[in-house]
Amino acid sequence: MAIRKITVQAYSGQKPGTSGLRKKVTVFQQPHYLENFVQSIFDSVGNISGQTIVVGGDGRFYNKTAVKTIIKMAAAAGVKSVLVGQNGILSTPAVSCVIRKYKAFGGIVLSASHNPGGEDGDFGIKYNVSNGGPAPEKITDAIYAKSQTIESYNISDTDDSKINLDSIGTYQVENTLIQVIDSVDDYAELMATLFDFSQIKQLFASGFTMRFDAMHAVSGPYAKKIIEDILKAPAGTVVNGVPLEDFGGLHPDPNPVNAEDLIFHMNKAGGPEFGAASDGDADRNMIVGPNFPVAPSDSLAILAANATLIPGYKNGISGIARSMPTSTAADKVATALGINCYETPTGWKFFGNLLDADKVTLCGEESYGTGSNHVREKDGLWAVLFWLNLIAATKKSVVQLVNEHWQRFGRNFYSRHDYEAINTDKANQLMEGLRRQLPELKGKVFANYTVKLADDFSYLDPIDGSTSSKQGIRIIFEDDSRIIFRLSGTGTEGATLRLYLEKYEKNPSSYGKATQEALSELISIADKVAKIKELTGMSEPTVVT
Ligand code: VG1
Ligand code: CO
Repeated sequence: MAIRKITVQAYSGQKPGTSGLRKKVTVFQQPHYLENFVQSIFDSVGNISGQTIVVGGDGRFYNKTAVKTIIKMAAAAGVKSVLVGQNGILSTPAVSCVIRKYKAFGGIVLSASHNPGGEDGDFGIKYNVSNGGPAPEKITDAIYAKSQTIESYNISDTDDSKINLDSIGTYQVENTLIQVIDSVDDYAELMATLFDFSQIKQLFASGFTMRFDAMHAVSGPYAKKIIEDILKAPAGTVVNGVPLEDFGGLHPDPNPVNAEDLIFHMNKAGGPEFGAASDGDADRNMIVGPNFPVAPSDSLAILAANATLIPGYKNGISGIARSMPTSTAADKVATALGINCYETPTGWKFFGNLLDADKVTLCGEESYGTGSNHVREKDGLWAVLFWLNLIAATKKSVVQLVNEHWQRFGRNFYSRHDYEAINTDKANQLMEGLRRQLPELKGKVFANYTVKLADDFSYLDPIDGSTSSKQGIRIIFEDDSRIIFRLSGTGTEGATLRLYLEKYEKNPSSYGKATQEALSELISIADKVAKIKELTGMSEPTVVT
């Protein structure tokens, strides 16, 4: 075994987006592409020699190859120990859990999350720091800068066949100890400390029916172990539970559009009482009742309002944080509880400081992401267990819990319209067009709506004082309805425009309205202001959630 120094040229565009570097698999397969980025991480995060790091991914195509490369490079960098999930598998929340539990220096998550996988799909890599959360912008900016000037990387020439990921155990690569750990155990142990497992067990014993759709992605082994083995839900409660390298050719994004099979089962007569799905790397969740998908923004608000019923949060929550485009339903709960609600830019990395400082206990995003201070990532299965515990504790159904919440707090009608894979120049033109209009929008009247505030969202982190600007165009009306525009930072083809729409309703006779109908006026105002149809050439969004 020896360490080799390989001379390379930099690749342009290795810039981490909302959640790490995401590119087509074929981009990652270019010579030294992955290695350049990994070396840039190692060179930007402080001295990792002598430290412990965690490595694992969602099992998509290229996962194992990447894990082996990272192990060889960690060995070359003098890392003391690498904790790696068996078969290279660790969900995103599990990486966060393992970093925290073993007080590791940091970790590398291999995933493109909700993006499709397989040889023609996407791959991704993300660095997490010692609190278990995604690296803050200061570090991702440094990684990017390094990747643009990199001239060489170091790697052990150990043969890949010597790096065994199949069985739990330890061995050396160079002077580095490789510890292959069970992918699920540490995470399952943490969940048992937060939720009343015996109460949930009783719920299943009483005949409660559930369908958890793992979408052929990484939540499968976690859900099977916890929901079926530990909580004793009947076998078959978890479906599509074996992670596949291409997610069965499907799009592992838990929303009613992509999880259409789950929706089909939840809408049929005699279907399960409770449905849930998770994404590629198991940090997202969708909660569904019979004929009743729960809006993620509502889910966050409902978890916050009922948190004291759950053992892990029985003493109350210190605060709530939500991403800016997420509906303001959680703000209403925070006001009622007398706690703060923080508004951050999109992406979990902005929650880390607030969680570390105990300013907040629960966080959420409109994009099917919910989590708490138990780790520093959003956590799909955690949210599902939270809902199960809530149902078990209150003996109420999903529909009842949501309806009662609306009765108490009012309903925030909410929808996101995505225009995917549009021309990047046109997308930038659209955003620039909006920015130009900002100064003159205030006070303008559109149908029944008068603009109260129009800006490009900027966030001042109250803990470290850093500023993140240009985080999305907000148009807020006098009645607090909102239209928000931003471009996605996770896509790999062209640009994706996200249009977020929110309208608050406090007349109970209107709670039953169809969402798109309740938002129809705002939808046409958005098109009028941003010229979406004209600039994208699309008459409809590609995905509506
Ligand atoms: C999207 C979501 C965002 C989420 C991010 C990562 O980002 O909108 O809320 O944090 O994906 O989620 P963007 O920039 O495409 O809007 V995951 O589960 O893909 O890591
Ligand atoms: Co994800």
